[in-house]
Amino acid sequence: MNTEDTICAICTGVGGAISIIRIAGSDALKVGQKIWQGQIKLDSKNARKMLFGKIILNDKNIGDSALAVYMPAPNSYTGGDVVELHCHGGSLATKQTLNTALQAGARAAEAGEFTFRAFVNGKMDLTQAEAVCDLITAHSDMALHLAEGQIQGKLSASIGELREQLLDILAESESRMDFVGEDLDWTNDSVFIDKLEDIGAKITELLESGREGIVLRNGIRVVLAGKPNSGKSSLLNLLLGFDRAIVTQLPGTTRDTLEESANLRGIPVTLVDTAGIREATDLIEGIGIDRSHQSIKQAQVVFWLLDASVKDIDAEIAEMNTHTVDKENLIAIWNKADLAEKKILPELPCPSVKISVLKSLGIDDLLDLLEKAVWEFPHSEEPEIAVNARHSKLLEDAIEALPGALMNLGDSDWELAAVHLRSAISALASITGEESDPDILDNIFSRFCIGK
Ligand SMILES: Nc1nc2c(ncn2[C@@H]2O[C@H](COP(=O)(O)OP(=O)(O)O)[C@@H](O)[C@H]2O)c(=O)[nH]1
Ligand SMILES: [Mg+2]
Repeated sequence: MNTEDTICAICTGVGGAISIIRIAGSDALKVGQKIWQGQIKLDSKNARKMLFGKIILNDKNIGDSALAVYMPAPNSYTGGDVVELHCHGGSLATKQTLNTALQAGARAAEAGEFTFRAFVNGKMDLTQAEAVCDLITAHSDMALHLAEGQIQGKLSASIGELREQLLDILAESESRMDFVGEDLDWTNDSVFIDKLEDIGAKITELLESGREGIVLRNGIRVVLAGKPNSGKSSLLNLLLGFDRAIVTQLPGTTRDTLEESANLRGIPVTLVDTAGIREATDLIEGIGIDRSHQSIKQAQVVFWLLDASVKDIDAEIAEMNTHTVDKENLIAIWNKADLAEKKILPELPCPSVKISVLKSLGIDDLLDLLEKAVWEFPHSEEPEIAVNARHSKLLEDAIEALPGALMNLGDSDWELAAVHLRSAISALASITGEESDPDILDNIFSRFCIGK
């Protein structure tokens, strides 16, 4: 992406009452002045003031009322000159204004191009830019909190600290290389070794946060499975807090899989209600059952509902065992406990819980089990930092360089130690974008929406 052009885009979503058009680049003010006029002039004297006026359409016709604000470099989102126009919402009116800006000399911005400029202009580093994307797509308070922390620079700060420490060791190694044999006041080798071990432990900790990162950024799929009539659709509705699926006493009512997003204990979850698994009685239900099998395979957690009220408890369990070979992420749920208060239920090969959807009993215990399955205890608080897949890969590169550095420091081979240290430092620098490859940048920013 070139950073010289003046670019523009609609920055707000479709359907809102107001649309914001952002123009950024060295000609932003010129373009703004061409397409907007008010009693107070849009210029540097009135920078950072919201001015009232009208859009001037290309054929000199006066368009709709609009507010305009000019934010000169460097104090703007991109770090360059920015003009924003706040117009009436509605896709046609907004597009007309955008076209006017395009005809006045701006070019349409590509996905993530404003944020890319903010990165290039040093307004934020790469982890902060990535967090802008996370913030927009956050599906739970916890995910939002994480993105906000990353925008504030929490991850950058921990990476920066590790890098500084490695740079210190590198500096000393390089000096020793230059003054071989001279008995200067060098740091004791054991201090180096302790420091490097400490750095390794901190990188490992960051790598471990990757699991939380995946859960919070991507969410998890929880599939509700079980025999027809076990209460899957009832549980889905209860967890969602509204009636999404049809609940009837007739087995086989849910013929296809249904998906809904929910937020359970801060975990962004896609709940999937499946058609009951059993021998298909007709073709359509048969297709639904195939999908159920697929859903179970794709799920991170399977809620298998067992009807505790039936006589033949063993048949319920046998059904579960047939369809869930892998018991790892399986949670067995004895439902209809209200009809089976006195029943002694057998032990199961996976975590299990007794609930009654009808009476809203045991739901907290079920959510405890879900949390346990997702976070793999111990997990006490909200994560402050959680790395993404790109960070993890680079952290792995960094940690791989440490044993070599340790060994060579131990052997007083400063030159080789420096090679390993530089490689770890470079991996960390790629996380924050101090060192960056254009292809990787393209890949990151292309995931943004246009206008961000
Ligand atoms: N007594 C009792 N009935 C329930 C409970 N949960 C669901 N049901 C009833 O069981 C029947 C089947 O429920 P449904 O959610 O459609 O089951 P699905 O086929 O697995 O989706 C309905 O009549 C529900 O009202 C429960 O906890 N206790
Ligand atoms: Mg159902």
